[in-house]
Parts: sequence; C-alpha cells; structure tokens
Amino acid sequence: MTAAAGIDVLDATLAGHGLCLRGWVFPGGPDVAMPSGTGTASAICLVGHAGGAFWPVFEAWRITHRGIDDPLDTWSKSVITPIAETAGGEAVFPSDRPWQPFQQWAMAAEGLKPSPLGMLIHPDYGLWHGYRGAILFEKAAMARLVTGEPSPGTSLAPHPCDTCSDKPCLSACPVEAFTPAGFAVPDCRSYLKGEAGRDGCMRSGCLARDACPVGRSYRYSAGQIRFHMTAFC
Ligand code: B12
Ligand code: SF4
Ligand code: SF4
Repeated sequence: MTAAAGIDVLDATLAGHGLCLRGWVFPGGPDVAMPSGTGTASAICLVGHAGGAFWPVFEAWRITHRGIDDPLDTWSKSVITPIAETAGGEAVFPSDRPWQPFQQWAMAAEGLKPSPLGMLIHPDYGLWHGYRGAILFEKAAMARLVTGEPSPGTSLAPHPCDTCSDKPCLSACPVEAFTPAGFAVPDCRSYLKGEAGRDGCMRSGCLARDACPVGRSYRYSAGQIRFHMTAFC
C-alpha cells in the first residue's frame, strides 16, 4: 500500500456510509487551533457529507434505533469511532463540548470561507454540506496514511459570495435574522415556533439558505430538511 492509498482506503470506508473525507489539516499554525481536551494531535482529518449522501444510510439505521434523543450525532459516532480506531486515530465530534473549531479547520483544510449566513459555502456543494466528525492522528499514524500530500481542498476555487452581486440569501428571511451584527437566533426561533414559521421554514427549510443559487443539485431532500429544522428549533 502506498502512503496515498491509506487515505483512499479511509475515504472508501467512509463512502460506504454516505460520508467522505473532506480534507486534512496540521494544527498549530496561526489559523488552525489545536483540538481542545485531547492529546497532541498532529493532523486532523475532517469527515463530512456533500448533500444528502448519508441520508438513506442514516434513515435505514433509524428504523432499528427508535427513541434516541440525538439520533444523527449517535449514528455519526457509531460509524466514525470504529473507523477512526481502525485507522489508528481518535474521533471527535462537532456536537460535543468543548466545541471543537470545525469551521476553522474546514477553512484551513478546504479553503472555504463563510457565507453571509455564517455557514461555510463550498464552490460545488453551496450551503448543502456539513461535518459529522474529525479523526485526530499522531504524527506516526498520519505518516502511514499520507506523507506531506496537501489536503485535496478547494483553495484555488473562487469564493462564490465574492461574485454574487445580488446576495439573495440576505433578503429572503421573513424576520431579517441576518444582520451585520450576526445571526439573530432568538428572532429566527420565535418565528419558527409561530404559525407562519411552522407552515414555512419548518416545513420547507430556511428560506435564506434556499435562496442561494450555488450547489442546487446538492440540496437536501424534504425529509432531511425537516429533520435538521426540527433539531435546530
Ligand atoms: C453553536 C452552533 C450553532 C448555534 C450558534 C451559531 C453561532 N452563532 O456561532 C446555532 C444553534 C444558532 C446554530 C445554528 C445552525 N447551525 Co450550527 N453549530 C454550532 C456549533 C455546535 C459550534 C459553533 C462554535 O461556536 N464553535 C466554536 C468556535 C471556536 O469554532 P469556530 O470554528 O471558530 O466557530 C465559527 C462559527 O461559530 C462561525 N459562526 C459564526 N456565526 C455563525 C452563525 C451560523 C448560523 C453558523 C452556522 C456559524 C457561525 O464562526 C466561527 C469562527 O470561524 C458548530 C459545530 C462546531 N463544533 O463547530 C455547528 C455548525 C457551525 N452549525 C452548522 C449548521 C449547518 C447550522 C444550521 C444551518 C443547522 C441547520 N438548521 O441545519 C443552523 C443555522 C441556522 C438556520 N437558520 O438554519 C454547521 C455548519 C456547516 C457549514 N457548512 O459551515 C456546523 C459546523 C455543524 C456541522 N455538523 O457541520 N449553530
Ligand atoms: S446567495 Fe450569494 S452571497 Fe448568499 S451565500 Fe449564496 S453565493 Fe453567497
Ligand atoms: S429559518 Fe427562516 S426565520 Fe430562520 S433564518 Fe432561515 S429564513 Fe430566517
């Protein structure tokens, strides 16, 4: 097995669950915070999804795992933890406290930047992607997977928001929750709890996210959108 093949095997294993290796980053530099509360990782491999690739796998798992409070987090852990251990690493998760700086890591590993909504936008997937975990590796374990290859990120792709003159995402929210001061979470949540919100964003998804023209083919299914909205609210 060549060094690069180790990463390919890891990616193929994740693909069996609808997940993918989003990229990797070596922490410690000025832009890349170390993981908190863990050992001294020398490499962080980000695991995530583009669009709804994992959704059918997760839905099938849910049929036999009813009544779990945080089913997507539980599923992510049940899939990624053993894969990390087999590869010689340690898994961490975006939902666990202390919150690990997943978006900072993604910016460094994939060359992504935030959209005006706060979510990172991907040149291909648009706003329809996310992170389900990360695998931390010590130097020797990472060297077995990859030796110095740069992360297959998208750093050369232009940031889509730079050339989006109309910015329809910023005018689509019925309660104008996206302001220069940030995302007004209470305004959004109280709207979602009312009748208009229940019939609107709760049913068909965040109108601001949906207004973005980038990555439309990765848009989540109606069922996945409703699941995420319910989890957020
Ligand atoms: C707390 C949190 C929230 C809070 C507060 C967000 C905030 N104002 O910071 C709330 C509950 C509001 C929230 C909402 C959502 N979130 Co959130 N959230 C997180 C969480 C758990 C921690 C963020 C954090 O503070 N990290 C600690 C700091 C040190 O790390 P950081 O990387 O430097 O943090 C950056 C973010 O805070 C970001 N940021 C700042 N303002 C905002 C606003 C929004 C809306 C977002 C998404 C990010 C963001 O800037 C920071 C500096 O780079 C992360 C997971 C994680 N561990 O990163 C997910 C995460 C940021 N959320 C995510 C998502 C998708 C959402 C939702 C869209 C959920 C949904 N409905 O599907 C919503 C957006 C609201 C909507 N209308 O749809 C994704 C973003 C993926 C991406 N493409 O970038 C993450 C990474 C989770 C994941 N599993 O992928 N979220
Ligand atoms: S609508 Fe335009 S500004 Fe808004 S997230 Fe999409 S590309 Fe960026
Ligand atoms: S979910 Fe609806 S109310 Fe909340 S930010 Fe998105 S568009 Fe605005």
